[in-house]
Amino acid sequence: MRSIDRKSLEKALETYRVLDEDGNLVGEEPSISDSTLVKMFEYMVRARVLDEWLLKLQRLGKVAIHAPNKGQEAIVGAVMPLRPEDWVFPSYRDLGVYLVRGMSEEEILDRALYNEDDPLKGSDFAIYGNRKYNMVPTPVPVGNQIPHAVGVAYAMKYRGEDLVTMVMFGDGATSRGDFHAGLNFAGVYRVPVIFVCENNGWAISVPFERQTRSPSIAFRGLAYGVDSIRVDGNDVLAMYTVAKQAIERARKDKEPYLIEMLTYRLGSHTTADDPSRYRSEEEVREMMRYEPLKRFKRYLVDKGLITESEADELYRRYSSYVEEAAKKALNKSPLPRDIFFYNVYSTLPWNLKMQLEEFREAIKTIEEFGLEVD
Ligand SMILES: Cc1ncc(C[n+]2csc(CCOP(=O)(O)OP(=O)(O)O)c2C)c(N)n1
Ligand SMILES: [Mg+2]
Repeated sequence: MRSIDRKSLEKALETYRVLDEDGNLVGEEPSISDSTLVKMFEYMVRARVLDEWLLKLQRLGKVAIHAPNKGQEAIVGAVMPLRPEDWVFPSYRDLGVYLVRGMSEEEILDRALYNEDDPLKGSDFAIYGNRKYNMVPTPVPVGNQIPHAVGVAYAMKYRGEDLVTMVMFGDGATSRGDFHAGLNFAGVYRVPVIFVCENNGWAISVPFERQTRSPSIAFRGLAYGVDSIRVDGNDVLAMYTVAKQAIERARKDKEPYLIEMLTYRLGSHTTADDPSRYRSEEEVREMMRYEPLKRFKRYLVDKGLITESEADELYRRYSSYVEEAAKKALNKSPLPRDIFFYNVYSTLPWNLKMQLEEFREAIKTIEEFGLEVD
């Protein structure tokens, strides 16, 4: 029988931090090279800028829907220690993850705008992935990616490969059976998977307190025999340190690990959501104090790795870069209107053929009435 010692319990109930909200060192400083630290900050800035542009493009009616990332950029710390051959199963609010895995702003914009270069050919909205980066697109049913990541990691272990998987999901996903099945399987079979629960306090309008009466998500991980830690998820140094150890251990000892990333969604759930109906503006203002970019910038400035004006310049440079990339992506041809009939079956089955005919007829009728089809 596996026992749980006091130290494990403390890790699951307390919050591990390296930096406080003002960027002061309050924990053990990890040894990370200067160039990696600067790179980490760049990824966070790129994620913030791209998020702002996707929001703007949605408001302009060009992007159908976007899930704002603002406040959750420290997730980049969790993925940076992975190898390119490891597999990642991200959530739909993970621009930083896509960038670290190697996706470019251009590719993300092509996807968001469903143009001719969209790698996923118009399939579903607001999800990103590409086998080029060993990154699986997020399924729309919340949390389905959890057992997928466990299964893939189990296969890696079975084949004797020294690879791991990492899966991101929200606090809301921990109420799905998939979370429990995934954790139990990983615990029993000692699967090299790292679970990263981005606990941002809300599952659309449901606050964390109504999700579970457990004291923390990490505490729930322990119950499945998975070593678990609660981390200040707005502290990128804490995220990097914990993830690096978890990844190395999973690779070597074939042990799963759960990281509960305590963070906060500063924007709306998606662009189709109005958060003023369920949370106060004061709450958001208060949480702005803890946002991850500001505190990490302060740390880098204090360390002499960047100046305030260099940081501002970085933000401006990426903003103009993404503006240009967005213009180019908008000028590309759209995907054909009937694209959703393709890319699933190699030959269309009879019922889809019938639906395709009906779809074409409907478009023809609309056009005969002189209406625009968009
Ligand atoms: C199985 C399932 N139920 C409901 C939904 C609708 N839905 C989409 S996102 C979401 C909230 C998820 O919250 P959380 O897991 O905390 O992730 P966050 O959006 O906060 O990042 C819900 C209920 C869904 N997509 N799938
Ligand atoms: Mg949430």
